[in-house]
Amino acid sequence: MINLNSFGWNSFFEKYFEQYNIQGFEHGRISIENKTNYVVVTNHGEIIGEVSGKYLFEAGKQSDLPKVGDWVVVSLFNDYTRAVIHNILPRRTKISRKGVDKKIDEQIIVTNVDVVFIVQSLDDNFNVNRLERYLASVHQGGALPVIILNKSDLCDGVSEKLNAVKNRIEAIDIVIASALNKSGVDELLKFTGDGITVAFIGSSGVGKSTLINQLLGTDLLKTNEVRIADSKGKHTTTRRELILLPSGGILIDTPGMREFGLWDTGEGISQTFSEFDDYAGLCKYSDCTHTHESGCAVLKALSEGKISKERYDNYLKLRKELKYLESKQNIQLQLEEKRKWKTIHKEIKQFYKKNK
Ligand SMILES: Nc1nc2c(ncn2[C@@H]2O[C@H](COP(=O)(O)OP(=O)(O)OP(=O)(O)O)[C@@H](O)[C@H]2O)c(=O)[nH]1
Ligand SMILES: [Mg+2]
Ligand SMILES: [Zn+2]
Repeated sequence: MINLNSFGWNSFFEKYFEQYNIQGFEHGRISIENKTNYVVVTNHGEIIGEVSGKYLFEAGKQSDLPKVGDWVVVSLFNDYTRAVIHNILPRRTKISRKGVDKKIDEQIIVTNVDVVFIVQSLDDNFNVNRLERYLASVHQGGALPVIILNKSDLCDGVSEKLNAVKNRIEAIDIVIASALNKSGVDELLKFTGDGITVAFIGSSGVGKSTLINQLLGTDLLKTNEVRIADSKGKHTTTRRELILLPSGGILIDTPGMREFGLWDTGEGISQTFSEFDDYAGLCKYSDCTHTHESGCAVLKALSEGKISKERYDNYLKLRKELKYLESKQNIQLQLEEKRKWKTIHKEIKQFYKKNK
C-alpha cells in the first residue's frame, strides 16, 4: 500500500472525501495528464484512469476536468489496474492563466500546490515585470510564491539583478541558483518536505527540469539545450508531471510557457501591489483609474517617490489587461446567451410546425 499522506493527502481533502468514502469509493491524486487518460496515484499504486462518461457529460468547461495535482474520487477495476474518475475534490489552491486559444477560457496549470517556484534564468529571460505578472497569479491561486533566479553561472551582474528584484518586490523569498554547478539547490530543499507540493513554473529553457533533476539526484526528466541566438528553450517538457522527492515532498514539473495571460487575478494584483490599495482608498473618486484624475492619491504618492515608477507602470498594465479580459468575457457570455435563445426559439418554432 502507498501512503498517500506523502503525496499531500490531508484533513482538508479527507473532509470532502468522507461522503464518498462511506459509499466505498477510493481516492487518488492525478500525477500525469495524458491526451486521453490520466495517471492516478492511489493506495494501490499508480493506475491509468479515465473520467466517467457521466462526469464528462456534466463538465461544462475545460477547468472542470481533472488537472495534475487534483485529488479525485475513483473506483478501481481489473485487479487495481484501471481507475474510473467520478469526481474532483475541491481544489485547495491552483495556478491559472488565460487559455492560449481564441476562446476566453481559464487554463489551469496545476492544482493543490503549497509552494510555487517562479523560475527565471539570469540571462535574456530575466524580467521583473514578468515576475510581478506571475506573482499576481500565484497570489490569486492561494499558494506561496518563491522566486528562483537560475543560471547564476552565466551572469556577471548577479547582485545588480538581485537588487533590481528586491527594489520592486518585497517580502517574497528569492533564491539565486545554478543548476549547472548545484549552487542554491540546498536552499531549494528547505522549501520541500513530506506532504508538501512544490510546482515549478516559468518560460521554456530556464532550467525547471534540470533543477528538479538536481533535487532528485538523478536525471529523471528530459532536458535540452537552449537556442544559442536568444537563449530561448525548445519546449522540452511537454506535460505536467508530479514526482515524489526521496527526501520527502512532491515536485511538479510543467512545460515552459510562452505567454502567461492573466486570468481573474483582481485579488492577486491587489496582493502583489498591496501598497497601491492603501493609496487608492484615499483617491477622490471611487472609480479612479490613477492615470489623470485630480485628487488621485496614487499619482500623488508616485510624484512624491513613495511608489516606484516601474511598479506603477506594471500595475496599470496588468489592471488594463484584466479589464480587457473582463470585457471580452462579457461579450462571450452575451454571445452564448444569444446562441442559447436562438436554439430555444428554433425548437419552439419546430414544435409549432409539427403540431399545426
Ligand atoms: N549554464 C547553465 N545552464 C543551465 C542551468 N540550468 C539549466 N541549464 C541548461 O539549460 C537548458 C534548459 O534546461 P531545462 O531544464 O530543459 O529547461 P526547462 O525550464 O525545463 O525548459 P522546458 O522544459 O522547455 O520548459 C539545458 O541545457 C540545461 O542544461 C544553469 O544553472 N546554468
Ligand atoms: Mg523542462
Ligand atoms: Zn487614483
